[in-house]
Amino acid sequence: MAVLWAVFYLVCKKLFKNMHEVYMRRCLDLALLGAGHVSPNPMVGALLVCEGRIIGEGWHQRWGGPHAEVNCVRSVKQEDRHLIPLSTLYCTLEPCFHFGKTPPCVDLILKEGISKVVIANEDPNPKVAGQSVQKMRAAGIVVETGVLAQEAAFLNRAFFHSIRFKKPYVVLKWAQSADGFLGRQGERTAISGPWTQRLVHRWRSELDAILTGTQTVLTDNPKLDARLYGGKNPLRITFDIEKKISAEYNILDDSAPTWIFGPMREGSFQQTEFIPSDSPVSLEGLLNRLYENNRATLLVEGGAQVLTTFLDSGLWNEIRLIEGSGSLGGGVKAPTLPEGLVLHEQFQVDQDNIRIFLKR
Ligand code: AOF
Ligand code: ZN
Repeated sequence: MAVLWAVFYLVCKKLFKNMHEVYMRRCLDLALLGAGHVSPNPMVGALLVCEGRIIGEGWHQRWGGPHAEVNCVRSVKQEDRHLIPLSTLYCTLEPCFHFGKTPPCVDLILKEGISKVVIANEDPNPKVAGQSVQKMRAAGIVVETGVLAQEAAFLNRAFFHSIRFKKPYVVLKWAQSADGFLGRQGERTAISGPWTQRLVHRWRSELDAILTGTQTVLTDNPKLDARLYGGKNPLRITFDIEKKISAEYNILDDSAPTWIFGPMREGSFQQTEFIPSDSPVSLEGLLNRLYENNRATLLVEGGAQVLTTFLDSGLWNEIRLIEGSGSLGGGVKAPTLPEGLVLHEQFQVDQDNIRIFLKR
């Protein structure tokens, strides 16, 4: 009999763990809906579950707006409100403890009388850092942490990195031909197809800032926006120490927030800032400036010189490498991939092969 009970107990334990993961996965999907809208805040999703029924869902939708838990509680129908104290709250991040742009979520949880809370990650923000877990436990709430912690930490890798190192998370991106060239010398060269272009614009909309070197601006005249995907445009950044970029170039069209490291220009600019700077511009200084201006992520889109400078400095976190199917037979050589990369993901978009590498 004892053996039967033990088996029953173990099966229940496993099932519960799995159910926690099922609900947390839904929370992660909800959190992801905030991508490109909440940075430098984390993407957060929350769920209220009562006896196997989801009675509320919410996510942090925009920077400065209500947090996931608030939206989740607000989403509960009037006729289900009495079930809130009997429910489990699932949340991808420890609820906040502090008065920021919104009041503390932990107080909302206490006020609503929620009896059980399941969390993926502790909030590394020093204003929270485990204090909400403590406060809830002290109030008698059952708190479980670490459910799908790895997945949640990966989703918010930029938030975790920027809080820990006080620097933005840097993504290097380039497209190279099948024989390893970025393009023909001094000539705009198509490497990837139109569907990959859309994906790149999605990345742009999800990241806070985008940097490209002077030579790429002069050769490609990029707009550096997210027009093929929609959503918000990143802050555009380039270097123009020698004033080589003339006024007709897209980057000087004042259509999006832009930083130009170089001397002031004539003209009335509303969104374009000129930042007097030495040559070469210090990458540390650039990253510090981004962090101080609430930018948690930077996408570096070439060219060869800028990418190599970042690679050599070690000031990068992720590489997104697009490989086209055609060969060029010559031109500007693509950077060499550094040693010790971890291949996180690999997929095909039409004719292009895309690999996402993380630093070990
Ligand atoms: C939560 N739920 O959905 C999010 C949290 O400036 P505020 O008031 O928006 O606070 C931002 C901080 O709150 C952020 O740095 C992180 O520590 C936490 N984010 N917390 O309870 C959420 N987005
Ligand atoms: Zn909160």
